[in-house]
Amino acid sequence: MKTTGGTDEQKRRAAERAVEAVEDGMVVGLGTGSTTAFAIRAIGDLVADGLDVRGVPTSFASRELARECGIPLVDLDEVDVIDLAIDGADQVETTDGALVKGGGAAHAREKVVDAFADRFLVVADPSKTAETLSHPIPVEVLPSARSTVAATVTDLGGDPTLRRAEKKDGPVVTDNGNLVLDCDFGTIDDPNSLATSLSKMPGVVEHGIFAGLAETVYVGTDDGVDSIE
Ligand code: ABF
Repeated sequence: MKTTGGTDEQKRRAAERAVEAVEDGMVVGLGTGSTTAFAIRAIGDLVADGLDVRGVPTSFASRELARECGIPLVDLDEVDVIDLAIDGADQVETTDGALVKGGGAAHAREKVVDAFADRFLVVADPSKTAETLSHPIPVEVLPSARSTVAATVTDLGGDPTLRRAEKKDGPVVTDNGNLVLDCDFGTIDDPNSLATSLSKMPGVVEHGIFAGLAETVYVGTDDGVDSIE
């Protein structure tokens, strides 16, 4: 699974703090990435201890890990409520917790689960925090709309790059069968406005700006956990 600048210890601290919110009987959204993986393992430990929890995975990778950890799974369309979602991020704005997500190409399903959840907790490490977002925005596009979306992103002032698979020839294909354009907009002063513009583009399935969704971002540090509300 993809790793980033933080240490495993920082990630584990953030993840275990978020898992403190998991209660008996809950349906929990299981995010994607190396930080959330620590949360999934901790939830697995709770299940092994007898807690009744059902997980809604956000990706093939989180489904596989949750299975390994013995967490009973349920599909998104089988639940009426998600009590809590725990998920990672690629960048976190320290002022109001706006996020860039999608480094794992799972942001379309992540956004559905995270936005539907009653509570959405983010787990991160200090390498992810920034006063202003500047991380390229992952944009999942229909394969046939790759060029038209790229042209519109360029008109909007962005620099789109088709994401390529690291270990094999060809592009990254999402769990939904689509492509990802990583769109560099430089410093993003108004994430809400950019989010609206991206959402309006025909052919865009979902973009990686998650603004106004997170209840709390837990940032694991070398000696504790900081919170961004
Ligand atoms: C997913 O995994 C993403 O939306 C985000 O891109 C990434 C974070 O991974 P990690 O915790 O490994 O940095 O949550």
